Amino acid sequence: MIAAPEAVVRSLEESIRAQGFGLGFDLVGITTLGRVETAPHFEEWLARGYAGEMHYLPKWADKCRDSRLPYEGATSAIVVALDYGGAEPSGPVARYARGDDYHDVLDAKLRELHAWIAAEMGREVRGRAYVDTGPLLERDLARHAGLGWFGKNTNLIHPKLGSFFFLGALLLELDLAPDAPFKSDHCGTCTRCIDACPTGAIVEPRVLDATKCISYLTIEAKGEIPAEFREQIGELIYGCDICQDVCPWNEKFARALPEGSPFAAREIIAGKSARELATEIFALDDEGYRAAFRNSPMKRAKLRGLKRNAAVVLGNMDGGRLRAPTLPTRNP
Ligand code: B12
Ligand code: SF4
Ligand code: SF4
Repeated sequence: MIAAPEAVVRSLEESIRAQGFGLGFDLVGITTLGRVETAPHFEEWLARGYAGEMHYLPKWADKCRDSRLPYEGATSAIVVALDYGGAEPSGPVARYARGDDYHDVLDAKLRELHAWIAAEMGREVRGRAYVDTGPLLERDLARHAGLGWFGKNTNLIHPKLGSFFFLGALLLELDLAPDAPFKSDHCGTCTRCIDACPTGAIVEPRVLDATKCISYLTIEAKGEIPAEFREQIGELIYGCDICQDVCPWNEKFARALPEGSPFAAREIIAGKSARELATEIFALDDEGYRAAFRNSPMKRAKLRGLKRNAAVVLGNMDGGRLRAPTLPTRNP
């Protein structure tokens, strides 16, 4: 008699992971919600004034202490990472911001995952997707779900993916078996990111003074860029990837974007030098801006902020050559 093949029985957690990978996520982890170990670091960071004008962050503080607070009744989180192409060439716009808005891309995939779980359970499962959209310390949650360690540049790093990925979380009113938290630290004695930061924004390992960070200065800060930072901004029009570019984990594991990725550079950015892009931005009117940056995360700085940044970059140029110190780049 021939034995019938054994049915493959998957746990719900395994099925969720498989479904997450099927939706295109690069990492999927599960964690139980509760007290947030690193909340005291967040509070200390706020107390030192490192959040600058990001006034939404102090408002998060109370709920950040316990990850059960943002969504009442939730007990578990599925935490995901989506790669945004760290092996793409360096350029005047940080890689994460060249294509479509990651909030929308991750949110749509997390909602699909949520709907799939409800269908699988045969009942409604209360929950909500978060992608920078609420009082959650996402790197902390991701480390807890086993997705990586806190690098000295403060980014979460995975030992086989590097750090050029977005994070998102689905908080659910559903008990799931958690993955093991990521315990080890693979930075060792390396200090490349701290040494390479043009503005000295990484004031201690794993502590970033956002008010000095080029990402903050070109995206979040609303007023003038303080004169002391203008030259260090060099040719960066929006965001900054330097402390990730120099990281050995990215040198080894950063990936190119797959064909058709929503994060591929849009027309106004693709292949443009800093001078070309800054000049184009400078010439945009409201209508041109809306057309060029539809669904772009760069709309966060508004046209006014983009023109301010373009002016700083053009000011850093002298006869077509950059006056500022040469910034480390990869894949030039
Ligand atoms: C505010 C913010 C910023 C600010 C401040 C960044 C910062 N490092 O604090 C600015 C505008 C500068 C910024 C820049 C960038 N950001 Co941002 N940002 C956020 C946001 C909304 C909150 C981060 C936060 O809470 N900061 C406060 C500090 C205290 O928290 P933290 O740096 O995460 O530190 C935690 C741990 O490191 C630990 N910790 C802190 N100190 C210490 C000390 C020790 C000894 C130890 C053990 C632990 C420890 O505790 C902290 C709290 O959990 C998150 C989304 C979210 N909701 O979490 C995205 C997020 C962190 N950003 C992201 C990205 C992609 C970027 C940029 C790469 C974009 C760019 N290219 O310009 C840069 C990277 C700059 C950098 N080196 O961090 C991703 C990071 C993904 C990843 N792999 O880590 C996130 C998660 C958004 C997302 N959903 O994908 N960002
Ligand atoms: S993103 Fe740029 S400015 Fe900010 S800490 Fe990293 S290297 Fe420094
Ligand atoms: S550059 Fe070095 S110290 Fe900085 S995050 Fe990467 S491994 Fe850690």
